[in-house]
Amino acid sequence: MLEDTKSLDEHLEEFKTIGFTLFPNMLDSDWVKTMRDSFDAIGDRIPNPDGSRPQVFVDLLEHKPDLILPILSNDRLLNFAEMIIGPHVQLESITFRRTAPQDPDTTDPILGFHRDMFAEFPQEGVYHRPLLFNALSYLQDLTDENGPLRIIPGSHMRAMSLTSNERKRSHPDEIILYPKSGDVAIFHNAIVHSGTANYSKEYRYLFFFTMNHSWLKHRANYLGPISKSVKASARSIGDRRLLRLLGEDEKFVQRANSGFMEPDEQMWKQWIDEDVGNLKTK
Ligand SMILES: O=C(O)CCC(=O)C(=O)O
Ligand SMILES: [Fe+2]
Repeated sequence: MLEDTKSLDEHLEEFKTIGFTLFPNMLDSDWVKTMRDSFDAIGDRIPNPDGSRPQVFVDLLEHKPDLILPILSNDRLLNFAEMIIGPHVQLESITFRRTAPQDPDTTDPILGFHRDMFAEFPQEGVYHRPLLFNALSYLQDLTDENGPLRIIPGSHMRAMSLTSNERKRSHPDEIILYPKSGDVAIFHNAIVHSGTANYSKEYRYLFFFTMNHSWLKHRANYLGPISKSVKASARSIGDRRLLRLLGEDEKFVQRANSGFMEPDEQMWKQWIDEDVGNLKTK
């Protein structure tokens, strides 16, 4: 099994230049299997209004806290997220989705090149910190049958447009990736990418953490009983990072209004140290 040999600085360099970096084997195989196997049970608890089973879930903290809480305290993931946008990381939503086997005669192989939510059309050659980014994990090894991931490296800094026909065709600059089960791919929201249709006989499972800035909106609902109790215990130990993930950031006015007379990255280390110092127990 491939180990992650890169330092977080190396991952950040890759994220900034390519718009994408892969953390091999970040989620362990038991976690992946339990999550995948829970899809039907979650669907039984929260069926669609017409009784059918949903193929996508967003509010997973309420439905699968035992599996989500360990990720909310995954230091490597969260430290990296803070290296991308600073200590402002909110969990905008969690998506758990699966795609049933698709018919090659009626489904195009390329699902559609796009940029993700809150992106912008890039200025050529200019890196912007993303307003949102995804940490995405396929809960099985990707293959040519179940549909690999396609990315266009560097396209988060290219003023690159594609017509609607081109979005459905393979691109000369694309690279095709086959992440393994348990790998986590972190995407800049402006990188152009596409999934591939699932021509296998099994479901294709996808799980992702969507992260954005704590002063933006979030789709996930953090008002349910589990979210409330997680926030209450985070408050009691002064865990600002966990509270921020769940939409509560007592520091946002100050930190998002620094005056911007110097790059605010220079403040990040101090703010992170303050957050760590604020923890009552660890
Ligand atoms: O299906 C995939 O592999 C990619 C999904 C994706 O890009 C998205 O949901 O935004
Ligand atoms: Fe996407």
